Amino acid sequence: MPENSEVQFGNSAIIRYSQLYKMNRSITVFCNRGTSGIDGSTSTAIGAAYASEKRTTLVTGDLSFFYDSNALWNTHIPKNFRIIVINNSGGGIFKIIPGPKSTDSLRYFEAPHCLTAEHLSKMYGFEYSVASDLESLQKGLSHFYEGNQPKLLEIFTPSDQNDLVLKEYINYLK
Ligand SMILES: Cc1ncc(C[n+]2csc(CCOP(=O)(O)OP(=O)(O)O)c2C)c(N)n1
Repeated sequence: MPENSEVQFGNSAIIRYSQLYKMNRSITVFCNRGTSGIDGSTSTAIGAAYASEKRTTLVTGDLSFFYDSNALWNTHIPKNFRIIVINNSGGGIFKIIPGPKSTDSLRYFEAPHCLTAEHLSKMYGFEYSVASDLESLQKGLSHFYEGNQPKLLEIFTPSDQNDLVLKEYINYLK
């Protein structure tokens, strides 16, 4: 992410992932953790981007993004606004926190789906790109902050491996 920019993290697993990475100290980080809802991350990010002179990147999960997609319905989205959707095809957090995975109702928590952000991006005038591995991610990020149009990068991760990789990594840290 560019220096001196602002980042808005969605809640759920996204804000937890963010703690695993070093952030450049010139970047200001925000997250709606207080209310903990998935219903306002995109709205907040667009409002904050509009109010700020700095570039804003929203990093969000797929359910949060689709839940609050009405936020894109306005004519004030700054051209330098960027969205990164980490699409793990549902609410991946429910496989990470204790509880849901040990019941036979996981699918009702996770709400798995096959949606992508492609058509919403086109409808709302965002340049859209996709990443599904390290190579496509590096390619997708290489020109992500150039140009004069809002952009959305959708990163697909496999829902059946996400929680395992994260838990393995946390065990490694221990
Ligand atoms: C308005 C609202 N409804 C339901 C929830 C419960 N909830 C917490 S996290 C979550 C799933 C979020 O999924 P996603 O944005 O895809 O992120 P992931 O868990 O995959 O990182 C849900 C439904 C909530 N926080 N707010």
